[in-house]
Amino acid sequence: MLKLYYSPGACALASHIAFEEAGADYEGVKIDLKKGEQKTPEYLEVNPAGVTPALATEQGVLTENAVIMPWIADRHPEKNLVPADAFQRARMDAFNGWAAASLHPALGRLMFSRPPLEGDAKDAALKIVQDKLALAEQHLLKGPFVLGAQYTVADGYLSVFTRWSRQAGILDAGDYPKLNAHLDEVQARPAVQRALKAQGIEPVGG
Ligand SMILES: N[C@@H](CCC(=O)N[C@@H](CS)C(=O)NCC(=O)O)C(=O)O
Repeated sequence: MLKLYYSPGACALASHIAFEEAGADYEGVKIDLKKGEQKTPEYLEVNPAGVTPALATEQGVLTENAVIMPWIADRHPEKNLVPADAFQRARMDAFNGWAAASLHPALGRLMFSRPPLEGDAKDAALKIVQDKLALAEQHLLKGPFVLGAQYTVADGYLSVFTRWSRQAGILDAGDYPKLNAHLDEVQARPAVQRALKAQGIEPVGG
């Protein structure tokens, strides 16, 4: 059986959502980041990078949300979680690449730096996040979903970061109306609610 290693509320929630949307058969394995379980010898054997998510498959381990999500979607084509059209698929991959390489690190630096950022460093990190959220609001999110009419795995991925932003009090409704509406719509999906429940966490209200 597929084993999805995740940490509640962390970025692996995107892969968890994809598994629930796909109706896939899998076992979730919780890794507590606060307890440092991602650095135990047992977990480092699964993913030497010491981060979640990781997915143990019959062929070996896959890492990276941007890889795991489309992989599980491809195994359940009837759920239409990735575009059939090659150009739209490339657009989705581009969005997921941006989320992984640009939005996630910027938010991670602002929210999870240890010791926490303060003063000018915090202001600068916040400005970088705000610029990325504005890019998503004004250009990348076509609406209602990332690619337009079709819900894809990119939507679950985006929702993880807007969820964090809302939790941090920086997803201002006036500045980011589309991102707020998108997060509400994604959180209302039954599959997303199942993923949240499986992780023992709640939707974040606006
Ligand atoms: N680009 C990776 C990022 C993975 C990642 O950084 N995961 C974080 C949680 S959001 C983690 O496990 N951090 C633990 C640590 O750095 O010790 C992906 O999308 O899978």
